[in-house]
Amino acid sequence: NRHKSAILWFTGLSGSGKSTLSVELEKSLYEMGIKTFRLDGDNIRHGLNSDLGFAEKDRNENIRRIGEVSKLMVEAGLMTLTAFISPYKKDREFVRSLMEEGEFIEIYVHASVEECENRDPKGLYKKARAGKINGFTGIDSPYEMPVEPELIINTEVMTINESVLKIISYLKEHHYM
Ligand code: GGZ
Repeated sequence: NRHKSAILWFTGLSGSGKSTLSVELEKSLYEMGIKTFRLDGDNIRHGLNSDLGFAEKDRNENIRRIGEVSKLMVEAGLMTLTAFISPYKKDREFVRSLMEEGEFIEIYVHASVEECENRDPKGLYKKARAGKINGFTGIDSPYEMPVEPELIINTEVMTINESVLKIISYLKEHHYM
């Protein structure tokens, strides 16, 4: 199955739904015969970037490396899905600048801090509120919203299925597949 490869760059708060969405989108793309590769905290922060923490400089470097690796994946012909908070606009714009026009699809996965804190799937917001984690995004570390993302997915109002379909529609309309 032919496709034009690109990075599908999911950005948003912890608990906004980036990982879930990227996993579900990857399943759909697989069923359509599209070759994908997915990068997330599990395969990056424990390996390639295990030397990095969550200070601003470390997050900058985290995203820089992920961008460079993703660029290689796109060169290998893969639809590359990344799920990182990537809170700083200049880091995301750096990755965009590495890519050709149309090869960086920024997907803002939106849910309010309040909603993410209610979901708190890993109990991290609770820890941050208790002062057990310092510099937690949305609590005492910034999240800079994308200004002109290719797509916005509001996970407070859309189901996972609807969100996946919205992304696939975008890819079809823009002739990625
Ligand atoms: C934000 C943190 C922090 C701090 C640990 N701030 O919900 P999670 O657990 O699975 O996703 C979060 C993940 C964020 O890593 P990223 O590589 O995506 O961050 S960034 O793009 O900003 O470099 C969360 C966990 O790591 N986590 N400490 N202080 N999230």
